Amino acid sequence: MIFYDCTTAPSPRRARMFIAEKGLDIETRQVDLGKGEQLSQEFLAVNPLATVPVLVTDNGVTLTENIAIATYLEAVHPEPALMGSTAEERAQVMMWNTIVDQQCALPVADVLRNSHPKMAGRALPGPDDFEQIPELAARGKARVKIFHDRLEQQLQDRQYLAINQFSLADISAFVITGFATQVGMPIPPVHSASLEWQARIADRPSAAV
Ligand SMILES: N[C@@H](CCC(=O)N[C@@H](CS)C(=O)NCC(=O)O)C(=O)O
Repeated sequence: MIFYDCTTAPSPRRARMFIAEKGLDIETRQVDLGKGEQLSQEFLAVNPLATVPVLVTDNGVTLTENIAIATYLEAVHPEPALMGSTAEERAQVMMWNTIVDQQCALPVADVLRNSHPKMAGRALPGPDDFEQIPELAARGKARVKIFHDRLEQQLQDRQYLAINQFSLADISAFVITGFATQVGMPIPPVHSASLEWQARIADRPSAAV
């Protein structure tokens, strides 16, 4: 297998953390997004969507989405289970992973990509250029705040986000809320359940990857 990574970007970090939790050692190639390497002919030949992470399986199948990478690795390396064990647990992990993607990852990306001067003309990842829309940054900020409230509510009476054990949903939420902090939108100090959850996940060795 070959894993295409970028150490400074949140999406590949989600895959890295999943790989670390599985205890896997996968050949890794760095794609420097800062230098625009995702748009090089060499990388576009691997992933025409021009994004990381990418996992190429031993059979040469190319997986370009975090959820696809996690689903594949969970199937070929079932232990430890990171996507639930029963039908209901699997569904809950998928549900919360999707909520994190749609209600936190996309808004955080909207904020950064529509406000940072370095992202001018690159408001969406991918091979096509889009101009920034400042209103999307403002909307993204409001949506992240709403997500923080939802996270705090969900974590009131539980240790982990989706099920009674650590899962992919925790990885996604931990990496993306951490990235939101870098972008100036940390979990509010009064959200004690979320901050305890964040510290709990940060203690795991995989959080260091
Ligand atoms: N759907 C993808 C999203 C991947 C994605 O957006 N990756 C970003 C890095 S966080 C990227 O490759 N950006 C390239 C760019 O900004 O041109 C996933 O979660 O796996």
